[in-house]
Amino acid sequence: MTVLSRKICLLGGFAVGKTSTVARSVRNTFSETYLTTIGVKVDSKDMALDSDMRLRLVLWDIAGANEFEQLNVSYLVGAQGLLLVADGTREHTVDVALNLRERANQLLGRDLPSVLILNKADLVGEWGLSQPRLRELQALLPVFAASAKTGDGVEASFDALARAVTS
Ligand code: G3D
Ligand code: MG
Repeated sequence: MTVLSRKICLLGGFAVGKTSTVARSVRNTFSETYLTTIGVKVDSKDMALDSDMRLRLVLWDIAGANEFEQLNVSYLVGAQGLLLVADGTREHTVDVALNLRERANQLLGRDLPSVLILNKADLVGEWGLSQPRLRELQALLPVFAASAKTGDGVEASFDALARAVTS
């Protein structure tokens, strides 16, 4: 049995659902009153790649009161992938996530594999993303609509992340 390990940094604006997404994927729970994270929280998620290979995603939830605090280089050192999270009901958070990716890649001096989650898909009626914008994003990186609240799309996003960091 081979076990691969990859450090993944969560990046995204304030209150987009980073902590909720990790909580959903790791423990399959969601709390409406999940506390805003202060500092760093590390969780791991084990996934089967095939019958004799496993992948451990070590998820760094590097939250703070604002997105700039997330780019402390010591949080990013050793990262092998980025999980970008945006809130579909607040379109500008997509740009926040992409800017964070850009700056993280600059700080590390290389382009990390990354996947974008458009979170809060349970509120899709309130989404403002146009189809052309969505297609533009899909041309840049793998994009998944998901809801940390219902769990819809969360596993598919992590499957894509697992592929991105092992290919
Ligand atoms: P962050 O870690 O990116 O800052 P959180 O974001 O995971 O703390 O979530 C911020 C708020 O959004 C929380 O609300 C949380 O319950 C809510 N949220 C997260 N994911 C979803 C989702 O998929 N759907 C909906 N409807 N809400 C979501 P509160 O009110 O607790 O601050
Ligand atoms: Mg958080």
